[in-house]
Amino acid sequence: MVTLDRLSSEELMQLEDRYGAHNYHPLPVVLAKGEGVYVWDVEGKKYFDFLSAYSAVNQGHCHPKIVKALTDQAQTLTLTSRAFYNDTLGVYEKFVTEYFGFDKVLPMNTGAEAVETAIKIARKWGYEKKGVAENQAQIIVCEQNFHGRTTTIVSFSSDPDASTNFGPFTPGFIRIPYNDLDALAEAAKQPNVIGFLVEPIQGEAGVYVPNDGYLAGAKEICSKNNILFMADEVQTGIARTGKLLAVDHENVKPDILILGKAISGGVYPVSAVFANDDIMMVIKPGQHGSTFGGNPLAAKVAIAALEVVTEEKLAENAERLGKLFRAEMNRIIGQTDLIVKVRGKGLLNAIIVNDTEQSKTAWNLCVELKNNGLLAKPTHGNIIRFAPPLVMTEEQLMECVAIIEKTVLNFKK
Ligand code: IF1
Repeated sequence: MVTLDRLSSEELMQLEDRYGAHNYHPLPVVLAKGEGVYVWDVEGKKYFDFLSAYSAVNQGHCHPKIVKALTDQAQTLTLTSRAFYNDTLGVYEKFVTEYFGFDKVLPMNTGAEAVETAIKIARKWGYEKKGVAENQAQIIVCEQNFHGRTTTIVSFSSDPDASTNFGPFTPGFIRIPYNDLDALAEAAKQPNVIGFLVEPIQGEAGVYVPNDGYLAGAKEICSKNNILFMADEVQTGIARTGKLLAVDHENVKPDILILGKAISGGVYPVSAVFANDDIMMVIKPGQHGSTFGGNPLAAKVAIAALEVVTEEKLAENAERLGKLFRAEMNRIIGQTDLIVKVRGKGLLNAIIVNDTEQSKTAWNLCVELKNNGLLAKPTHGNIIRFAPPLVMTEEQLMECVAIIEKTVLNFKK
């Protein structure tokens, strides 16, 4: 028998390497505990978490209110399946639809499942409401998109790592450049287009923020052409960018809203798709679902997690600290050639390292940041994403800025 609590970081990394599929390449740090903006490794070293599990842990690690909701419900009722009603789901559905302002919610578990759900709803709407001929529906997506890892979703990815040798692929997607309204207007002319699936800020692409007006312009093009505007806010949603939703920056209301990650504060897999009745009611009993979607544990956790977002004013905090963070990064950029740019919104930011995508510079910089007590991960080689939990205080953020400044200014390639 393995006694896990006695193993060192080195031994634990070896276990993952030996027994786990090699579908990740983690930074060499083994975490054992989390609280608020902090995580601790197996040897007890404390770090600022600047990834927040890819923006799932917006409410901070092990938030007491969310953990209490989890443990209370876990001792009462966890799963009934949707074969029966339960005493929690309806309460959650009322709460969450009022929270985000839609008629209906369809509960799922992971982000990718929610994206798949949105695609299915949009297609069904296309055939049954828009009148597109059978099997002809097209959905417009963007270059450099990231929406998850199912077979259908990787079918429309432009990243060779995501798609190579996973074919044959699901047809029915048209890829256009991101942040290009002319390309959208052109693609939207095709009669079988039923939806436009878009990230309000492209996360995996390297926190690529579109021009002001892009989302509002895209929504307008969609409305004119009777195309559903489908916002994937799995990563940008729930206070991360300084508003409850990233589309709120441009007062855009998606026809279909996709949420995951932080809807549970990272405590449990919860995702959700929102739409109004004219769209959502195309799904009839037996046509979509999942064993775990909408289970009582998920429902209670999500209510608590969303209450924390409101009670602790996380959107306002992200907006304020985000401005401060980018100003501080620009101050550091003024003193070094290593970093060329900072971009982002709220507390979803990235710095661009002055080297090629193939170089190890950003990775090595993240290793140095780790040694100095701050955890972040490169994306696309030379970009480092910075996304701390939104419960961070200004004082803590300035401590982090000092760590980044010291690390960047002392870094030798
Ligand atoms: C991994 C990236 C972030 C997402 C959007 C759907 C999903 C995601 C906009 C799917 C997931 C994750 C998954 C994670 C890495 C991560 C990521 F770098 F790959 F792009 F966050 F930036 N829509 N994003 O960002 O949600 O099924 O994973 O719950 O390890 O793959 P999921």
